[in-house]
Amino acid sequence: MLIDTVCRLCSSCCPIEAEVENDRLIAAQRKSFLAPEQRLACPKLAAAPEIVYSPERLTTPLIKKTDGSGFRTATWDEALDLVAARFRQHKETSGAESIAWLRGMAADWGAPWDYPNRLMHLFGSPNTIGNGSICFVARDFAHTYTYGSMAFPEAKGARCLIVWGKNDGNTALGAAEGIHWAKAHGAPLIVIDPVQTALARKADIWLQIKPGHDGLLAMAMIHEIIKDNLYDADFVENYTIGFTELKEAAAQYPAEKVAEAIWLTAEQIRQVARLYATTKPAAIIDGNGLDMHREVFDTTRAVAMLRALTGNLDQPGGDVLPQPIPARNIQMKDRLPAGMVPITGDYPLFNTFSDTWGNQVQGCVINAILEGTPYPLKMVVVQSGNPLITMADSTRTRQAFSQLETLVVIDLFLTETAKLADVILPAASCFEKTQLNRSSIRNNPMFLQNAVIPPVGGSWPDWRIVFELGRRLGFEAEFPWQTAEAAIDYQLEPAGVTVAQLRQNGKGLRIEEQRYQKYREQPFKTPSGKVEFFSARLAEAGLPPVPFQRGWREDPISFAEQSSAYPILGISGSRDIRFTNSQFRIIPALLNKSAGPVVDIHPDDAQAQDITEGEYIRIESPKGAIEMIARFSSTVRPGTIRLAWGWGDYQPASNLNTLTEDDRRGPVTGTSTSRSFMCRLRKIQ
Ligand SMILES: Nc1nc2c(c(=O)[nH]1)N[C@H]1C(S)=C(S)[C@@H](COP(=O)(O)OP(=O)(O)OC[C@H]3O[C@@H](n4cnc5c(=O)[nH]c(N)nc54)[C@H](O)[C@@H]3O)O[C@H]1N2
Ligand SMILES: Nc1nc2c(c(=O)[nH]1)N[C@H]1C(S)=C(S)[C@@H](COP(=O)(O)OP(=O)(O)OC[C@H]3O[C@@H](n4cnc5c(=O)[nH]c(N)nc54)[C@H](O)[C@@H]3O)O[C@H]1N2
Ligand code: SF4
Ligand SMILES: [Mo]
Repeated sequence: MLIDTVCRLCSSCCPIEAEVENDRLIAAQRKSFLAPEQRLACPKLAAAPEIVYSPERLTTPLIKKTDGSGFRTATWDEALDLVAARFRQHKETSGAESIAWLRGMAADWGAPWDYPNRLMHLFGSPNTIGNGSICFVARDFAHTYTYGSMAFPEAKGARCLIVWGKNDGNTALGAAEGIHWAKAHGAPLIVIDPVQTALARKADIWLQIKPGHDGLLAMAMIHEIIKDNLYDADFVENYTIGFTELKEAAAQYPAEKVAEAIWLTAEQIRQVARLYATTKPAAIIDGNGLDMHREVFDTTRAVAMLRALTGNLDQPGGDVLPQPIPARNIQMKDRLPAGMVPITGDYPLFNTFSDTWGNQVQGCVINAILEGTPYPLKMVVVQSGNPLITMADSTRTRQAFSQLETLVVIDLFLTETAKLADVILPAASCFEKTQLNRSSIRNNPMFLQNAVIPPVGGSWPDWRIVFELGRRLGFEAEFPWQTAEAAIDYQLEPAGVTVAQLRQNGKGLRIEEQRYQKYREQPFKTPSGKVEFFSARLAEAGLPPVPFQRGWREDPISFAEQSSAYPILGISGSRDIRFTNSQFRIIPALLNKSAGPVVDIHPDDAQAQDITEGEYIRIESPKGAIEMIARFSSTVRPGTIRLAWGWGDYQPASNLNTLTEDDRRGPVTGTSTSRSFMCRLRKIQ
């Protein structure tokens, strides 16, 4: 039997068809506009049955033994009663706010993000914390402050494409198919990436930019486009505010002035600016290569402004504003006692830019545990994340989590984080639960993530865990739902859509026709109703109202001031198509075909340090040292290395975040520089 659903093995949320026999997942295929034989294959999806039925799956709740010698199995009743008892106990002794619910990316950001927010608000804690300060939420914030919501590139219809810090061939296959299509139909492809990725090799123009310096490039492009009158004067006049201020700010960054500092030539910058501004429609596909830098907010605001300046915003084949589904906000934030400040209180604009995103600076969890600022945390529930591996500065993160009075982990596998837990609750995989994921409510059409098989072993879907815990904490009336369907139907009531209808429309359900240039009928969702090159909200908060208006602040690369001792620039890159962050190395079918924890070193640097290809070498930063396998590669520039991402759970000695720091965060989004840092190489004796 074939069942329509959505894959959530990574955050791309591809619509898929699952093949199921006798309640068992046999195989699954991605859907796409391409004929089946032309579609890009995803090895993670091909391994879905191995993942789902892995012998390593957690299948029963576990409670840490009192003598500390590992875990004992428990029933769900016992485990949830214990978790509820700890909630009450910490509330009594330290206040409800001493408990945080920390979320990783895997359970998704739609309803599965709303449910713990609802629970925590009702319980009285403002501390449901996501990891969006290093993922795309900081970028969403930048788009939203510029034109009201995040724009979606329509790559397939574009006549010119800029792929900026994104590597869709490994990370988002549906998007990659659109890029290949546009390129095959004649669109020039520009790739901006410090690494020569497979896509960069195919590009018409590849800008090998200095990591973390994209903001300077964007400002230089804005300047060139304005100076040469290549902007869309009609759009700028009618639909934007702050053009004069933007023009003045960008004038600080002429191509000649910034080129050398960002490892490009002035001619390259002018060529790309001209090509992008004069080929219509053009789309910019911005990615996580721009995130995870302290300046992510101003950088991605400047990139967003390029779209508006050139009139490519909300045009077919340009960058289109979404038509979101009018879902009910079920987070019940109004039930939180007045005046409660979350531990992320230093980032008020980021915390409030959207109705549903809430707190996303996960590093604040560590400050609160270790330093008691702004107040101490005693208990953390980690759901669908592996912070010991994925948060910056792993040594400090481990120290913090080891010190907690209570740690609860909800996961499919016994991760490094779970090993520290007092209680582990086994979660069902994405194929075992029906949920309204974020991609389904962000834009038309809607796709349902559908349970295609029952939960494996004694695992439970995340929704059921949260609802049952909510009821145990006394919120029976607020968590009345016994099924995911009932909860989703309630949330979708304003849209007039039910789960049953979504199931009948497995190929996608539109509740609105696709429309472009929507700004002609309705204002942008910004305070002024226009695209804001100048933001009064930021000015009021004492922040630069125009990106980089007050100059380029400081070197965005971690430990830059120690570069004489740490002369090599390390790039956290290469998300392997077989793995998602720290996941899936325990699946032999995926592990055996991968290159392992490799570090790409330019042959010149390897020779200078007498490094042999294939040997394990040490990589050191001021924060710590790790070991990875040397691979010679001219895809990186001499003086830079690219480190394989996500190996720390499989092999703690190869944990990239042992090298990163969270000491200096972005002022607006609290973003740590998990992406690029100075380091040095050593042969292992
Ligand atoms: N240096 C460096 N640091 C980074 C990054 C980087 O590139 N370089 N990437 C950053 C980014 S963009 C992100 S998003 C974060 C990711 O950080 P995390 O979200 O912590 O990453 P994952 O390793 O994907 O952890 C997800 C966990 O959820 C579990 N899981 C999977 N599905 C489910 C489910 O349905 N329910 C539950 N309860 N659990 C589930 C998995 O087994 C896994 O243990 O890392 C960030 N950190
Ligand atoms: N297979 C797989 N798929 C995934 C994931 C995974 O771990 N594995 N993770 C999921 C998650 S959580 C996310 S957020 C997305 C992220 O997916 P993407 O947005 O594609 O991000 P990355 O692949 O991390 O990085 C994209 C590119 O940015 C480049 N880059 C690094 N630093 C810079 C810089 O300073 N400037 C510029 N211009 N480029 C830079 C890198 O070399 C890389 O080629 O992928 C999701 N999909
Ligand atoms: S890219 Fe692969 S793992 Fe990610 S959602 Fe799509 S099919 Fe699933
Ligand atoms: Mo992410």
